[in-house]
Amino acid sequence: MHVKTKPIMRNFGVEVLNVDLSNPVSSSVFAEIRALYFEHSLLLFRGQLLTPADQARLAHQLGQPKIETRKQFNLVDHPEVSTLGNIEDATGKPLTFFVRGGFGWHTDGSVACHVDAATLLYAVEVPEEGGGTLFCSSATAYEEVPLSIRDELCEVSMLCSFHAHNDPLYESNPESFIQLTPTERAALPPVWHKVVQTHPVTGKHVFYLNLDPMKFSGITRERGITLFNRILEIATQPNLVYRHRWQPKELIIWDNHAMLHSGTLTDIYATDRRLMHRSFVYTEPTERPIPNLEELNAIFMPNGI
Ligand SMILES: O=C(O)CCC(=O)C(=O)O
Ligand SMILES: [Fe+2]
Repeated sequence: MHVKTKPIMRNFGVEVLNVDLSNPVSSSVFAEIRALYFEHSLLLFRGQLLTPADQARLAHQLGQPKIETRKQFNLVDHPEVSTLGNIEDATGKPLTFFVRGGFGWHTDGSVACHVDAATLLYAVEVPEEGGGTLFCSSATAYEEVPLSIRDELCEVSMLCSFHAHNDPLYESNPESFIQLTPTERAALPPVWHKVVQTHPVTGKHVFYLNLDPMKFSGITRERGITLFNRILEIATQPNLVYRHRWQPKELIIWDNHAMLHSGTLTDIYATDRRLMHRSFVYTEPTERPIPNLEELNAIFMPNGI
């Protein structure tokens, strides 16, 4: 082992101490990083001076990057990297994807069939106060809930839709991003997921949660949402949640097949700047890869390519 680590939480997360990601990482060191990622579900790297090119290289080393859906925020030179935050131009037009009020607890990518996916979030500019990100383990959630909940959900699937989540966001704030074209919409059909899944690397059971599915198989939507809220309450007990307070030049990579995460309130930094560089990467092994990822990625290339 070359890579040195420091634990973050009892049940997930390590800080990686002695790796400089701004230089290409050798395949043996990267194999260690990859193993740590699957074992601990969340990796934190501090003090990394990462250009978008460095971040894109890392994303490709980890798997197959997905080009983000709101393509106006994808970097033209490195479309594997998109921007998140509250940065606007002089006319007040958003230059970064911003969800006013903040994201609630969610799983990135649960609107596509390929569930083994990493999010890379890199802090470029952080506000003096607020702007943290919360994380909890969906494997721990599975261990902690009463058996009756596990039993009730073991055969249940949920139908997840990008548009069901994105359309209300757009309607509540039409200035925040460009509406999807009919071709883009058609490329994102709803998808069924089992709620209880087995992680393909750790072999652990996890709850794979989209907290706003269109419907469930076998139970009513109302019952499903009640159970999900109960799971979330247990999963997000204060002692099970890691709150990351960002410093510039920090990178967090998390496994969406084993973690839930949440943004935090945005009002706190209304007069300050927050800029994050984000990549989303499909990893292997996985049960259901997206058959036409390249075709899909081409549709969401930033304008001008
Ligand atoms: O901005 C944050 O803190 C969280 C953003 C988020 O949910 C994501 O990048 O997937
Ligand atoms: Fe997210």
